[in-house]
Amino acid sequence: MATTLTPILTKFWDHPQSWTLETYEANEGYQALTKALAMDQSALVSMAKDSGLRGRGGAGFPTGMKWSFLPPPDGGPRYLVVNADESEPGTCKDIPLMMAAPHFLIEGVAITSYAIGCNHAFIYLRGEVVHVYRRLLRAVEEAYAAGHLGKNIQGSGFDLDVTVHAGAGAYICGEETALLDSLEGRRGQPRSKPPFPAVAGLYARPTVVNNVESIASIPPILLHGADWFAAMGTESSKGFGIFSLSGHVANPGQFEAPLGITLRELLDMAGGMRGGKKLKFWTPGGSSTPLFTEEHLDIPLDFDSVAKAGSMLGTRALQIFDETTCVVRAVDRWTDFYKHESCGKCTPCREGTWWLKQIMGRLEHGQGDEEDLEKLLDICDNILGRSFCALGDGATSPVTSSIQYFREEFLEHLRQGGCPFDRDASALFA
Ligand code: L3W
Ligand code: SF4
Repeated sequence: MATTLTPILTKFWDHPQSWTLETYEANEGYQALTKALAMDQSALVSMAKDSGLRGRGGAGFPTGMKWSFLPPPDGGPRYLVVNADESEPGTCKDIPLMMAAPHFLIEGVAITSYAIGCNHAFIYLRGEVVHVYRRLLRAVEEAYAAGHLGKNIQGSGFDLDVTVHAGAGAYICGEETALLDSLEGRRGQPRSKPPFPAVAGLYARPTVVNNVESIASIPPILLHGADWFAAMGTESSKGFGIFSLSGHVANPGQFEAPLGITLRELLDMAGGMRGGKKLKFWTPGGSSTPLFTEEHLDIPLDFDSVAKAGSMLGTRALQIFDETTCVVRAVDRWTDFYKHESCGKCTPCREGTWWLKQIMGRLEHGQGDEEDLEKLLDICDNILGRSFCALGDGATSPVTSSIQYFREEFLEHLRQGGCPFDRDASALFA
C-alpha cells in the first residue's frame, strides 16, 4: 500500500481495480492527452523544461532538456523508449506503479511521443516480472480500444503504436544503450557515448530514453501546470517522487512525497524502525549509492543535498538496516550481485568485481588480514571512473562507504575469526 504526502501517481492505488481504464478515466485519466493534442509540440517540450522535472531513473538528467536534444525532423522515424528495467537492488517504485496504475505511463507515453514527433514507442520491461508484462499488455489493449493509442488518436490525426517488450533479466539492460542493443535483438552491452541516444539511439535513429516514473509524471504536470509541479520540492529538485522504503522498517512500501523530504520524516510515516531497533545504515538511492548512517537522517532527499553529503539520490531506494545487521555481510551480498551482473565488456569492472567478491567473502568469514581493506580500496580506485558504464562505479559505492563508516566492524571479523553477528536469519530478520 502506498502512503502519500502528495497523492498524485499513487492517488488511487488502494482502489480495488486501480489498474483499469475505467478507474483511470474516473480520476482525470487521458484528459491531459486531449489537452496535449490541441497544443503545439514545442509548447509541450517547454512545459517539461519549465516544470524542472529531472529523470527519475537514477541520474536526474533534466527531462525537457533531453527531449530538446533531438535533431530537427528529417522525415525518418524517431523513437521513445521507456526504461522499465527496474533492477537496482532496493528499487521498487516503477514496478508497483505499472501494476497499480499502468495508464499513467501509457498516457505519458502518448503525450511524450506527440511532443517529440514519435509514432512508435517501446516499453522495455525487466524480464522477470511476468505479472507486470501481462498488466501492461492489457492496459495497452484497453488504450487502443478506447482510441488513446493507434491511428488518429482522439480524432487528432496523430498515430502512435506502443510495443511492450520483456527483456531476459539482465541488470545491465537498465543502462540505456545496453537496453537499446537488447531491444534490437543483440546481447545487451553498453555502447560508447557520444553519440547519445537523442542523436543515434534505437536503429541508429534519434531516440528519447526515459524512466517509467519520469514519463508517468507528464500527464499530471500537463493537467495542473509546470508551476504547480515546480512549486513542490527544492530549488534544484522540483516536484514529487516515489520513495521506496524496505528492510528493517515497521511498514515498508512506497511513499510519494516532495523531493527534499528527509528519511526521519519518511520513517515517521512508515511507523519507525521495526521492533524499535536502532538504525545502523541505509542507502539513499539503491545499492549503487554510497551508504548513509544515522548521522544522515536529516539530509534533505534531493539531488544536491544528497550529493553534498557524499552519496547520490539515485532511484530513492531507501534500504534500511538496523543494528542487528552485519554490514560486511550486506556489502558482500551486493558485491556478489555486481560480480554476477557485470556484462564483461570492460576489464576494470569484469575483473575488479570478481576480486571485490573474493575479498569481501573472505573478510565476512573472518579470513584474510587488515591489508585486505587497502586492497579493496585500491581495486575500487581502479574501477571508479575507469569502467565503461555506471555499473562498475556503482559496485564500488557500498565497499568504499562501508569501510569509511564501519572499518572497525571489518577488523572485528578478523579478530573473531568469523562474523560477530548472529548468522541465523531468523534473528537478523525477526
Ligand atoms: C544528450 C548529452 N543526452 C547526458 C542523457 C543520457 C541519459 C541521461 C543520464 O546512469 C545512474 C547511474 C546509476 N546529450 C547528454 C545526454 N545525457 N548527457 O542523460 O545520463 P548519465 O550518463 O548521467 O547517467 P546514466 O548512464 O543513465 C544512471 C544510477 O543511475 N542508479 C542506477 C539505477 C538503476 C536502475 C535500474 O535498475 N533500472 O534505474 C542508481 O542510483 O548508478 O549513476 O539518458 O543519454 N550531452
Ligand atoms: Fe559491462 Fe561493467 Fe564495463 Fe559496464 S562497467 S560495460 S557492466 S563490464
